[in-house]
Amino acid sequence: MSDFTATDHLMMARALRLAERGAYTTRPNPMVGCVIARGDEVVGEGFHQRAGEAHAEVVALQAAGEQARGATVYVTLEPCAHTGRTGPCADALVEAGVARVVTAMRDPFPQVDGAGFDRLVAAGIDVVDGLMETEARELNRGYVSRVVRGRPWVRVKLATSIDGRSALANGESKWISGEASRNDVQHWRARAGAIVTGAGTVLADDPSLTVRLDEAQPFEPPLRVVLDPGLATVHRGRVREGDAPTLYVHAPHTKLGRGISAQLAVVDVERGRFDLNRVLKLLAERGINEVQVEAGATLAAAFLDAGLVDELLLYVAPVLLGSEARPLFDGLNIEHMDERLQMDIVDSRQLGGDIRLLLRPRG
Ligand code: AOF
Ligand code: ZN
Repeated sequence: MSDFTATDHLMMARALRLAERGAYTTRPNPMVGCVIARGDEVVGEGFHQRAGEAHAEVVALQAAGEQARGATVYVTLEPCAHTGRTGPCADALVEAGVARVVTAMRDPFPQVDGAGFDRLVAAGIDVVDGLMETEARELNRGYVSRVVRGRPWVRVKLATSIDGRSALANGESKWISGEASRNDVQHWRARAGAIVTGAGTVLADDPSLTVRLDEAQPFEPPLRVVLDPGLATVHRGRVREGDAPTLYVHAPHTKLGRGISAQLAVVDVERGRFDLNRVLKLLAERGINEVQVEAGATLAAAFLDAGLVDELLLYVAPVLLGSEARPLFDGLNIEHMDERLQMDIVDSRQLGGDIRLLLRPRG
């Protein structure tokens, strides 16, 4: 039943791997990879590295030169039809005289959304969409979320003991997970557009929330976002230091002290708590595709309670913190079994002495 050959699969897998190389830099743009082939032979390839720079197809076309004529193009996203920071890729493919374009998924961006396909088809190019679509959507889940739902994809990162505790009663939470886990977190931070925390975490842990990768890899520093209704932490904390921007979200009518140099944004509060939907909308408007929440048990529970968690990145360390310690989620009230929150484990692996789980809400 498949329209696709084994070569098609190999080429698209290669294009997806290329696309992923932009994971730390393309924001707010999607990651896109492109391979141009004549039969089994790759004649050009490329990926989109940074917003404002050449799109994947253009990079690949340049590499292929005249060899592109009559070739098959594999691209992980529908070629664009609009003039944004660069010209339409669909036109570039038509001009290059390619014979066939195989894509993984349609681009939901309103100015594209099928218009790229239409241009290619109108020019007599054989167009087939949907090869490895699941993988392509997974790769760009942040971009798709922002464009389609108007909010970023939300990942909540937590470290837990095996007895489900995230911090001691005094708030101390450092060194629950091991070094391998802590290094791993850096890669997840690097692909996020924003790292969200709460004032409580700034006061208790004083995290810097910057990206520190072990290899020399280029990345765009994610925006650090502190949810701080009364701006209690705006003058303190390592979250203000380093090379990454910081945004403080505060409640309406907060008295702004003098000399605040940080970026500020106002979001409504209800019974002392932020409307998290509004927070996410604000971040989407700033072009944030993926949010990583790195906060305490209360904020983590608030995101879950509001149904806003798309995935939970959980580092489980083989330690016990005892029954006085703080729970992983604080303020999540479940009375009946049928209200239980069910999740699926989409990935699990051992990192040093810990286990990392990636979980998503079921259904
Ligand atoms: C493609 N190939 O490699 C990328 C695409 O402002 P611009 O010019 O960078 O355009 C950004 C939009 O272009 C983005 O929202 C998405 O619709 C598309 N991205 N399209 O054919 C690419 N990066
Ligand atoms: Zn394009």
